[in-house]
Amino acid sequence: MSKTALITGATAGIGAAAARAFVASGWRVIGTGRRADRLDTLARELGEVFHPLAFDITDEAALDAALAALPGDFGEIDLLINNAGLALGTCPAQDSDLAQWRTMIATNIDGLITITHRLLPRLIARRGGIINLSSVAGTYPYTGGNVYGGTKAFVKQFSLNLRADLHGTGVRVTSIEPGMVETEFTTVRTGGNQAASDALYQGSHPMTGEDIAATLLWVAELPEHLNINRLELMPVSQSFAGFQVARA
Ligand code: 8X3
Repeated sequence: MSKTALITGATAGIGAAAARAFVASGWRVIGTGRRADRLDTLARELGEVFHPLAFDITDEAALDAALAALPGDFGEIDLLINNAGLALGTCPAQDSDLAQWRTMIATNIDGLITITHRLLPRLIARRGGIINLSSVAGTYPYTGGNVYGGTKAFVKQFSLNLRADLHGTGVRVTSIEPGMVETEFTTVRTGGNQAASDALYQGSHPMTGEDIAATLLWVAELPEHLNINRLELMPVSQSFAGFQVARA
């Protein structure tokens, strides 16, 4: 009997690649996102095992209405993949736009906790799983990471705390923490600056949405007695830099 995964942010990048990978492996997939046209295109590609569910994850009423309207088998959710999230801006905190900070918190934290809270009863009933997309930015500080990194640190710690609370329920929880993945992530972060995005990825052989999708599927299909708590991934070309020292 096939299982059902709900993947947030399925309109592009890691989310769309995950929808394809899970369907190819025999899962039913509910793909959510704001851009209905993108979800409909994915639905045409993937067929009736993919259910497009267009809503803005920062709109709690829309989220509730969408979940309430899920048809038949699609209501029996075994796995929640909290992939929706974004980074806005690369400026240091003192030059950042407060509205951008609030948008990141609304999506990466408020949206994520809301859909998680709503689906927990179903996930517990089905001894399901939750996979949250955190980031290396939630562990390693870098200039311009400020609130984005803060939201991803929240996602990581929330995941670990969920594991503690769900102890004994059989529900698995994993925090996936990727580094550089070439998706729309950087054009969104730079306000549509394709040249800046291309310059970042150029020659670096970054990870792809498909790389992360394969990891998500691997985590989801592990034997049920195994839980990956946290998994950090980087392209070989990315590693760590040292501390900075300001001199008088
Ligand atoms: C973002 C990862 O390495 O591009 O989540 O900052 S990185």
